[in-house]
Amino acid sequence: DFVINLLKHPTFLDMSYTTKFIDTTPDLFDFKSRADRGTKILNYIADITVNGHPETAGRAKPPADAKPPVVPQLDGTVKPGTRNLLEDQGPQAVADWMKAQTKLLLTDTTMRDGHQSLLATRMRSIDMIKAAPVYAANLGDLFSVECWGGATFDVAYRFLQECPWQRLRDIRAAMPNVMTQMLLRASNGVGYTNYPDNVVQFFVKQAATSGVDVFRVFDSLNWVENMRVAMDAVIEANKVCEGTICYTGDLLDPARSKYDLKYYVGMAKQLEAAGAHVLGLKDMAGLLKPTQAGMLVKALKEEVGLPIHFHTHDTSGVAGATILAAAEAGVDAVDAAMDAFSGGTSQPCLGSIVEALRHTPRDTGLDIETIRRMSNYWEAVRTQYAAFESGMQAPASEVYLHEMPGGQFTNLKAQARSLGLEERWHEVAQAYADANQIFGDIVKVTPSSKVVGDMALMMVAQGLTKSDVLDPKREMSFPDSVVDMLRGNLGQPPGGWPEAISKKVLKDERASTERPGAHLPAVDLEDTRAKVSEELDGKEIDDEDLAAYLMYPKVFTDYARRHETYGPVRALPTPVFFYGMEPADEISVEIGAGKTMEIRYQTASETDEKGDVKVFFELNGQPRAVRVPNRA
Ligand code: BTN
Ligand code: 3PY
Ligand code: ZN
Repeated sequence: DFVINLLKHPTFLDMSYTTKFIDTTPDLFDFKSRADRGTKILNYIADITVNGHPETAGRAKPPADAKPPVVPQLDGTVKPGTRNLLEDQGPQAVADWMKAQTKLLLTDTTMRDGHQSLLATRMRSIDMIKAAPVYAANLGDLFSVECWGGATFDVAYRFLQECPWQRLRDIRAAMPNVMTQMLLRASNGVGYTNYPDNVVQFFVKQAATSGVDVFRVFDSLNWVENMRVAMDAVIEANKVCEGTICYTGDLLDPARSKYDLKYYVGMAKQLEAAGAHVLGLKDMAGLLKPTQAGMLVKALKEEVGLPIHFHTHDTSGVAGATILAAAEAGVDAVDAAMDAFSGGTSQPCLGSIVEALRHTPRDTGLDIETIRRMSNYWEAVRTQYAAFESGMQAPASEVYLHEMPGGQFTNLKAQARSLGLEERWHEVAQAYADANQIFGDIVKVTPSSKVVGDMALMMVAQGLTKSDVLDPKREMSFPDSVVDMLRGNLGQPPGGWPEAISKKVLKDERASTERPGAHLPAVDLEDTRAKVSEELDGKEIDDEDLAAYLMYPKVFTDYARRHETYGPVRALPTPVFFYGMEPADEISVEIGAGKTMEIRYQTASETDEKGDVKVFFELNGQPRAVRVPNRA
């Protein structure tokens, strides 16, 4: 057994071992836990087969005749792309190169915002990693592939029982020539609250090491002061720092004059001065209209020297027109999602943008045949996640009323459903708009959007109007997130918090107007590492684990404990992960470097007197049975 473990060990295989290898690699002696991975996975499959997955219960199922996703076989070789430019010449060279291009550059968001906005962020790593080699060989002219950050980080641990860092490393390895991109909420990291500066720095450094090339950094109140720590960390790591403006309101609406052209140009100049390589323009709700996009991009191009990367959502149905207007005005790069993951609350359609610009000066140069074939793959992937579809059937101009980010829309709808308010969705939309006005008309994007959402749900659930909420004589208690935001713990909006709501929520308590990170004490990293390791029975906590724990302590430890029980379930095909197996189903599961398990499901017993079900499999040709409690 020892020799087999040794020969199969990845460090041994790639010859990166040293003479100390055997001494420093205790898992070579870990025959039991290695042999157990099969049993762990069988336990998971048995449990899901008998009890169902809690997340898909009562939700739509993929059609019985759905075809499994098959990655297209295309000719193509891996040619140097933006990643090579970054590695060879650094982030400033990438920015200079962007400005020198005539073609419109494209970022594919399918693996991050696409599924975050359409499928409640539930896409599993295995479906992405299979696609990555095609991107490398056939879509090497993309500017970047957004595949990390935002809500994908905690959802991976929390709901998908997989490690987001491993996802990143695997995509990076399979797609070495195109830049990866992540969404980073500045001081809020990939979480919902401000973290101490050294935690943000540690996280950024680790993300850069594990494979992120472009960091889109934004602040949920557009407060540049609160973005510097994260931006500096990206610059320090020699990666592309995309300092980002979040767009809200309507440039041309005199009633929303807080967010006018002057405001955006002013913020862009601050981001340029803060060292951004690229200027991100993030229209998270899809509010930027075509005419306004033309004006804004033109002004930004004139007033700042940075290349501009535009991101929007197609909730309203007119985002394609906005992209074309931005392209016409000289925007350097835009985000789009592969056709099958585009439209609605997601990004506009990548293939259609490519076609719309073909034979024009901004021709993207991307191959439409490849895009179509790849989108067929994504279409089959999407079918497997039927349980997470939002049911949005048509574009909705209502987005101009509520201004919800595309990434929040499906989530808030699910929250409303869980509170029994799904039938009253349009009231939630109105309350969301009212809550925004109560807070003084703020930028709404994670985490400020969550606060507005919490407030809106409370208003609908308790039948409160805007004037009820603001009435000083009416006693009420507010959601914790509202109290926290008004205390100043997410930072400062332009013009500060309105007096009326501040007084009502905080009473005599004084709010802070300083950068939250300035008060949060640094975390002792090594102390924390030791503590987590102890909490998890001596598990070795590497830097990725530690960075995750610092952001999401309980989510991480819960994940680690489930991992002990169920093993590498990330390797299961998506239908098996969510629905288990049926008699005679047979799957191949690659659980690690070249190690594959052949699993055949046979049958399950009746529930016995202890309430258990015995589930029979064949594992690599050998009969195996596992016992699981029937909780159904
Ligand atoms: C979750 O915990 O909701 C998501 C992860 C799935 C864990 C599986 S679901 C079946 C089994 N029973 C549990 O309570 N957890 C695992
Ligand atoms: C996120 O922060 O997750 C977002 O997608 C914001 O738009
Ligand atoms: Zn978005």
